[in-house]
Amino acid sequence: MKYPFPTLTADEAAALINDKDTIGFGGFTAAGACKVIPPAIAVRAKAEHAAGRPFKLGVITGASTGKSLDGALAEAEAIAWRTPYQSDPTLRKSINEGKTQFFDLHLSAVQPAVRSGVLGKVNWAILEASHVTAQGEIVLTTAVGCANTFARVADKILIELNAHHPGDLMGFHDLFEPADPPRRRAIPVYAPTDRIGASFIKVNPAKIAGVVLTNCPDESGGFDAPDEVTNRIGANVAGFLANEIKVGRLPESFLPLQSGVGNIANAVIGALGSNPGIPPFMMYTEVLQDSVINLLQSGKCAFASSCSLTLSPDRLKEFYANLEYFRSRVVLRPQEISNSPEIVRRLGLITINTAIEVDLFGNVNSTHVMGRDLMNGIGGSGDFTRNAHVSIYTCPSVAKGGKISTIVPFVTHLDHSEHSVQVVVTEHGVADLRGKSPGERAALMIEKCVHPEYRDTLRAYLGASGKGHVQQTLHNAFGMHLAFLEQGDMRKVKWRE
Ligand code: 0RQ
Repeated sequence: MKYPFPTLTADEAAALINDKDTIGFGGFTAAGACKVIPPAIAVRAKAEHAAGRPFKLGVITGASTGKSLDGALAEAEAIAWRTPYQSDPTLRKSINEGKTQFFDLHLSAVQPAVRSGVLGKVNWAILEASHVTAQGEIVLTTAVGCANTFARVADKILIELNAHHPGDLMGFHDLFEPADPPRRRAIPVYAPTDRIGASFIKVNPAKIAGVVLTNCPDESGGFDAPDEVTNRIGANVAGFLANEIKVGRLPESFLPLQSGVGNIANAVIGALGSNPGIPPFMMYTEVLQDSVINLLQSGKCAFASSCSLTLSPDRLKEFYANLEYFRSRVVLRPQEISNSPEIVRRLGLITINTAIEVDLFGNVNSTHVMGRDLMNGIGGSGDFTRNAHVSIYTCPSVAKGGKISTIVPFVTHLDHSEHSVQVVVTEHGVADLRGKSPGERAALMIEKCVHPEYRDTLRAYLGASGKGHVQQTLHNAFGMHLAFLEQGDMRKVKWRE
């Protein structure tokens, strides 16, 4: 095709980027993330640093990315600041060492923040596309993220045109950008299947600084096979929801589901698929993982609205081989729509996310280990939890071979408060915290969710507590964390009188 914009090598594209530029990268998780321009920018950053010149960028993404983006740029020390969610080990280390300034945003809040200008000027939108026309029409690939907003607000656009994706992805994306207050109207999604926007991004072709031709798979890793713990967590969630239908607290037709990322989330969706008490359902979520594809194929999941297709390489191949089957069953939306609090509340979602730790009263820490070190970020968990019809948190009852109890007296970092968290599930059982006082919640958490090795310890914590509506003792509240930090094992905690 003859384009009015140049075809560039990745190095030529990288040469256009300058120190202190802010880049908005398309994609969401490793799905649809750029794979060749960021490593070339990393090479340029290293050369600039070696020549004694500064070269650091502001980086805004949809969510986490692949190793060729966050990994390569972090390794080259090329990221001055970064938002939102990330999951790259090199970037995480740089953030936790204070070398990269990271601030977290709810994923639904990124596009409004970009539009409002609070993140400063966006110099570049760098996007992966499956198709581009001379008229400036861009068809995205396996994710949307913030791509439509970046393309509109950025001064200039660079595109990785990736032949690894089929050219006929047109129709999988539904791109809608709401007006900002005070002109904002309802976002007209009344069912997960509703389509409200365009299937491609349209920009002035003069803004496209160049197209880089590539042929690379997404860098999404596979999943661990479910183990006994994740299977039990999955079965507990499915059993809880099937019972909610049986006793009439959930409609027989069920409600749409959101589910987070990772092995537990994958196993939970698998378990919902095999529970006969759960009718066929729809998903309104931000990440589609492998297990949803199985359920879309079997018909147990009738439709999935998401922001990304975060599939292992084999599952993505299968998806592409059956593109026509999935075309009427999958839609990919920008993250301010997939994670919209307004839509989550309207559709009445059942949300299932994973916690790092939960306290006896239902407060959840999703982001910081021992209250200090960032793991990944809040991602979409806050968007969904706060607005859910039923909000569920899952986690194994222990981490690090039992040296850490994930149920603690008091979370060391708060992402989701007791007012938003309704149900907690571990491999031991389900604590339905709805309609319970703090004291009742704590008793239920110990009985249903805490690992047997920690039950007496946590009962003793409550016993040693002073009086009050919430049975906290401030001088003991982080005693289990201190025991881990000082003696390597939470089981060594001694409660002070
Ligand atoms: O570390 O791999 O070094 O052993 O944390 O834990 O159990 O493998 O669980 O991969 O599902 O991740 C909350 C991080 C869970 C994730 C979190 C250690 C544990 C292990 C990972 P190792 P698991 P997962 C949709 C919604 C926030 C965002 C979100 C997350 C590692 O789900 O980032 O929900 N959620 N988004 O050993 C110390 C504890 C620990 C602990 C676990 N209490 N203390 N270490 N670990 N608990 C997605 C998006 O928004 C894009």
